[in-house]
Amino acid sequence: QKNSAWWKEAVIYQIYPRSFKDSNRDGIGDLKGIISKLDYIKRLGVDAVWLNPIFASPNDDNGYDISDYRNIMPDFGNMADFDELLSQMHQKDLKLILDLVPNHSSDEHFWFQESKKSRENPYRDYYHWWPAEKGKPSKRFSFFDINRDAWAYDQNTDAYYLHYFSRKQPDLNWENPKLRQEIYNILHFWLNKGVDGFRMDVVPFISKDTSFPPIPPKYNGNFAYYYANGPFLHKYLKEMNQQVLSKYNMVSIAEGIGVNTEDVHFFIDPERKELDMLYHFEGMGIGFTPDGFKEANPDGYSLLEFKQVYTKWDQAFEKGWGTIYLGNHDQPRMLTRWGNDAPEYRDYAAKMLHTFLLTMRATPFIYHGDEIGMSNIKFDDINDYRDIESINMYQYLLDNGGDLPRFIKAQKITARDNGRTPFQWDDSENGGFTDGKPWLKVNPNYKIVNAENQQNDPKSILNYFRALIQLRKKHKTLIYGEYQLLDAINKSVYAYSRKYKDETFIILLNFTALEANFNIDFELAKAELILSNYGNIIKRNVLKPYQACIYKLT
Ligand code: ISL
Ligand code: CA
Repeated sequence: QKNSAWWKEAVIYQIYPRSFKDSNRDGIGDLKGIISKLDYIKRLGVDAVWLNPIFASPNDDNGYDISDYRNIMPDFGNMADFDELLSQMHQKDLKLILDLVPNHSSDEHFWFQESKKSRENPYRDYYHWWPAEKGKPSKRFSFFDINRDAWAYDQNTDAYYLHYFSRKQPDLNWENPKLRQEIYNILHFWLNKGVDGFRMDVVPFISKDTSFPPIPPKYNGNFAYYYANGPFLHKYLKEMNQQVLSKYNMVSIAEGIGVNTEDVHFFIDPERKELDMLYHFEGMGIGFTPDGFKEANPDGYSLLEFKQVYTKWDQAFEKGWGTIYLGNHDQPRMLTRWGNDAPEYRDYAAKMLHTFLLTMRATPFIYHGDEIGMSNIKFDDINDYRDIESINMYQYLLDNGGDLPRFIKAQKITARDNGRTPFQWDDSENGGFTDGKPWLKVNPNYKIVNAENQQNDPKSILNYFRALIQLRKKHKTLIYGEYQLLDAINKSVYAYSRKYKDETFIILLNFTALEANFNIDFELAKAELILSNYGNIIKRNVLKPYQACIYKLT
């Protein structure tokens, strides 16, 4: 049994504010829109909401390029709206987690505007500059830059600046203690307002070897792993914990890009006093082709690999506490990616995936819209995309004679905008998201897939999801109980037990569209069926397509 904490027992609901609910017809979701839906959120049974960045931003990367960390993006509202949101959430006993972007700011931030003015500017060392007379700096790869070069040349001071993401997202220089204090003060500002935690964007990347040597061969070109191993990373996390985080009742969650199972304990082992939780990326790469094209294997993914990854991570989180998610604003919809969005399977598959998320030993992060089974929009036309990643990649392929039809096809499965289409509230125009023109097209399946349809249907995905949350809350074994993989070699069924003292649950999940057998050493005839997405239809040792069952041994 682990030491308890609210965030270990919580279910966290992620909202992409731009896409949740528009209150003023400009086609962009906003804080007032979220306020108008708090009853809906509360009724889900979730405990906390994580909001993607809501701060002032020119939106080169939808708010991950912040120009003022202490103000609200005008598209989303103002500080009064924020205070209202926080106060109403707290009245409803909902916690609020904000998104800190500590690795980079917008190039339109005052700091960068100053920094680029001259080499002597007091803000010069808030960023990483490389004087051109030293020659071109050693290659760094950019996630979003068309030419994949993370060094941008700036004529004004004849120097290059570093940007791991877009050119409009210069990396902040954490080696500068002044910059670190700035970030800590930003944290104090929001924590003093009463927010309950922070998700920290690409936080493993903050520390850099400022001599910028060539990336050592042991990283084998895997630059994310190199970026995540900066020399003073853990020193800074400890400092931040000591100076800020430890002073509040709050939760800190690392976006764990580039972190593997061997290193995760450095971040979350409570004895080290750094961060509380981390979410890993290993699950997200499963079933992608290896050539970096961001393309899913046409034959699907290997459930064996999927099971190995989540089993390995259950162990890796041992010195601390885990997280689990199958989708977010950087990923396609979980139903399309890991389940099946065909009309005949949609309901079963969505419920099966939720059964997985809510019965693992880890804090579940549920991405808004997944609770009603939203799926990929699968755009045919590059002009429908809004995401810098897709647009820049397309441009790069266009300029270099790349395979554009292959790219458009691959994006239907993998593009981030698939997970960013507006929330589908009802079957009115634009799914009830806006009375204006939505910033990104609404998935046309909103006529069928929407929250209103599901609210009062006891068999809906939404109500199954709510029942799962209640079940998790009722049985602490589903939260803290030991996890054990069963029938490991089964290619269709993910089976595991959750055990605490004399209480044992058996979870059976068919990840395929075919009936599947399983083989476990427990006598299910004597067990109680607690929940299944097929009602009480149970066949001995066979699961229907995408069937999920939770048994309790008696
Ligand atoms: O989305 C990705 C690739 O499709 C990831 O590699 C992503 O860039 C990485 O997970 C970092 O993500 C975070 O920081 C980015 C931002 O674009 C993402 O939305 C955010 O979650 C830069 O701030
Ligand atoms: Ca709006």
